[in-house]
Amino acid sequence: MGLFDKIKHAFVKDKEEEKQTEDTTQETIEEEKADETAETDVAKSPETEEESEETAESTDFPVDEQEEIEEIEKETEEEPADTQKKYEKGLSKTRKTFKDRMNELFANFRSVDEDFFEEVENTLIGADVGFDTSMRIADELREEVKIKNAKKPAAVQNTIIEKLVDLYEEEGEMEVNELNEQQNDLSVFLFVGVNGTGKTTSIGKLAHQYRQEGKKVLLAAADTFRAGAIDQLVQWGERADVEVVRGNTGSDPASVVFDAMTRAKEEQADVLLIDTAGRLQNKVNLMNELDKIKRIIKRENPTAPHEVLLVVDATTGQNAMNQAQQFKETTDVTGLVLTKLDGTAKGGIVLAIRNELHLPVKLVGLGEGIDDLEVFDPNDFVVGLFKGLLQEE
Ligand SMILES: Nc1nc2c(ncn2[C@@H]2O[C@H](COP(=O)(O)OP(=O)(O)O)[C@@H](O)[C@H]2O)c(=O)[nH]1
Ligand SMILES: [Mg+2]
Repeated sequence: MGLFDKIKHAFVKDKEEEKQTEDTTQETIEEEKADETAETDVAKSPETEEESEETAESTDFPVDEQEEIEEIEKETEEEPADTQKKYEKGLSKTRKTFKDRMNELFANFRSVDEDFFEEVENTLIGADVGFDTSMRIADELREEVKIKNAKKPAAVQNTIIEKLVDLYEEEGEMEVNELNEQQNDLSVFLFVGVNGTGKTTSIGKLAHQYRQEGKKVLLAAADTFRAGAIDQLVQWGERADVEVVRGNTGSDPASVVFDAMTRAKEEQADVLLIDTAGRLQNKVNLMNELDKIKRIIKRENPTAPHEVLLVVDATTGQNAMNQAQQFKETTDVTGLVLTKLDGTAKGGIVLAIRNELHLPVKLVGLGEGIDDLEVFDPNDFVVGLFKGLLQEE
């Protein structure tokens, strides 16, 4: 089944469930009504009649009931019960933005003409799916609308979603989203990225996950520029109950990495996560420092590093894209950690990242807590994002 079919399937299922809830609500209301009529039939004093009128009034409004149900649903949604819930919740703002933008687009809908296609481009750019992607989708839409002779807003909206999903699926054919973990051998993951994006936090969270799996984890504090940076990683090490290899503030990051590699070998660690500085002002400095770190790693273990993970902050949208582009030109990035996806409306950049950067997202950050890091499932992501946007034709 293609990805878009999966979304259609999820959409139909949701609609059915919605309908069922509506039916049961209606049944309950009718039952309640029947009960009340029976009661008021028995006692016919003026007081009870008044009372029954009141109750009758309130039961006449299934809207109230519906709101109550929605509220209950919202409450359950907010429970961080399991991974899927957390994931869905993390996406809720992005989903809402997409929906709002689509509604706006079709609110002024008159006909499928050139003005409309331009509005489609603007809508998609505004939803952070990327400039090239937006242009491509609008172009494909021009063709498709002609072929299908689609004129109704619902059909046009569904075609937009279909095009977005198809492109995303196509571009992801060669993508590997799983972390490159070594079986029965040391895995070395190097974390790079601009300050404040969430490198140290993500390392702490990942260390905790591996530790929970019973793995021996080691952290390397190779961000030696600020004293605070080392302390922060040490704190995460305590929280996750893993060892941290550190040097003094201002010491050569490569020497910390060397120590960590040696230690990992001696202690037969399963995973070594290396934190680096993000302060480097220019590309040449950054390249030199990362090259040196990589050289040291390779000298100790020729197959390592097994991942060079670029950490980007989803809330910065296009800026995150630019950072990724620059890092990609500077060093061999093997994957992305997309942080702060909770509470941002810019989740659409996942599409831009895949279609325009061709870098796999491997982990996503969904909060500041130790458990708020998830492996990235690209299909679940778009199903969650788009299923609520399809229209009944
Ligand atoms: N809401 C949220 N905050 C995050 C996430 N990841 C990191 N942060 C916060 O971002 C800030 C910077 O993180 P830090 O790990 O110090 O970034 P670094 O400079 O790249 O090491 C901290 O306040 C973190 O708590 C996330 O997934 N969600
Ligand atoms: Mg840091």
